[in-house]
Amino acid sequence: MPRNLSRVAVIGLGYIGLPTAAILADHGVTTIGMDVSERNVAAINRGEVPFVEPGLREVLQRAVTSGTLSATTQTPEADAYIVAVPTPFTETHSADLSYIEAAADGIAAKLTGGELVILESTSPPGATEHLAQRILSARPDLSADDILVAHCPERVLPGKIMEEMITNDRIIGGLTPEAAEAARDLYAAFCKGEFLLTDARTAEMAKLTENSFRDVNIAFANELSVISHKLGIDVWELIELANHHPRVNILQPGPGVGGHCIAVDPWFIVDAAPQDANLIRTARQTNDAKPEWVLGRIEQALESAGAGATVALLGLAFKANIDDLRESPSLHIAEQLARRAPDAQLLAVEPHIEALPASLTGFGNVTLSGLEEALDRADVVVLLVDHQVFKELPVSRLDDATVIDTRGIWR
Ligand code: SAJ
Repeated sequence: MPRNLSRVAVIGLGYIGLPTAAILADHGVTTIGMDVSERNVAAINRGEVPFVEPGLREVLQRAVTSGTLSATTQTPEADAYIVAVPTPFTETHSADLSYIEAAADGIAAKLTGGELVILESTSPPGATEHLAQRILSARPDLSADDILVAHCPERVLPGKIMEEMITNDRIIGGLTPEAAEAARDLYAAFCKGEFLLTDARTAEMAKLTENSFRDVNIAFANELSVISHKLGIDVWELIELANHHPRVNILQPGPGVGGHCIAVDPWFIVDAAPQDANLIRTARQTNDAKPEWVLGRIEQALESAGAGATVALLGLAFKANIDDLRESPSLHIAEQLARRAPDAQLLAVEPHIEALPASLTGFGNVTLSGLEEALDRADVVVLLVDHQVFKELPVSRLDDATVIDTRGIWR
């Protein structure tokens, strides 16, 4: 089977697909990005990044200007396809594979035989086989031997994607060993990490396992923070002390766990083995319960501050120094507070966005505010995201307000 990988299509130009396409193209590979959003495609072709990711704009502009990267709304013909579409979950916490299926249908129509198809989207066990079957059922003229299919889960950290995409080790799970080797050859164009070849199902589970490990560790920290608050102990000092032990490494508590990875992926394991994934399920529930605990603390502070109090909510993103609001516990807290405390004035401070998110615009008591104005006016200051700009505030700036610091940055 020919291994011509000179023309690569990246399906889905979001937080993972766009950096992948830009880096591939920047390393001289002719890359065509495909996305259903006409607006994003037009922006990308102008060299503009539709979201915040440090370092991406420079690489994208270089690739677009040199002509190695272009974007389109139609699935193009290519030697290799990288699928980086969302895998959301349904209300019952099962994976929704409809975006993967739509990508498979688009790819199926373009295949001539011999192409490599890589699923990068985080997926439940069996999703790569499902993608291959979907393609083959749309193309009865092709057999399983005519396409190479692999799963190569992305594991980059939002905020550090441009660095980690090149330096991280990559797990590559092929439906066949030949598919895994072809995928390795493709990533070798830019990846300096180690290539770890396995089968597709193990690769799917490895990615889910990494994020579940982190979720369980953060749940432990969040449970400790609730216990410590009750016992009058500073949880951040407690964890710092415990982490001096050579075999203890506890993560940090916060207002809850957000983003589209750690807050989602463990559910795919729970869904695959509901009778057995008890610890993983409990960790999810513990982290999901944390925003409600923070809300309780804010409501207590509001009671003391009296009617018509002003609350500064510092940060809406799901974590520091990015603009991503997906599954954000901070945004959830802001929405709930707006609903439950209609007399309070809420000043949301999120330096990485320019307009109030749609889910907050319907409330008359929430405005997007600058940091200085919010601090001048607030009776209660709630630190929700440890953005650098908040860390740099002199603590004396908070003297006149009741402070709820969910990330422990102002101790
Ligand atoms: N968080 C805490 N305490 C901590 C660390 C994180 O409360 O000590 C919270 C964050 O504030 C955030 C959430 O957890 O709300 C997730 O943030 P994160 O930085 O842990 O992870 P993500 O979701 O940005 O990226 C994760 C990473 N996975 C692991 O570190 C195992 C990344 O490498 C993956 O590529 C990414 O998920 C993904 O796409 O799956």
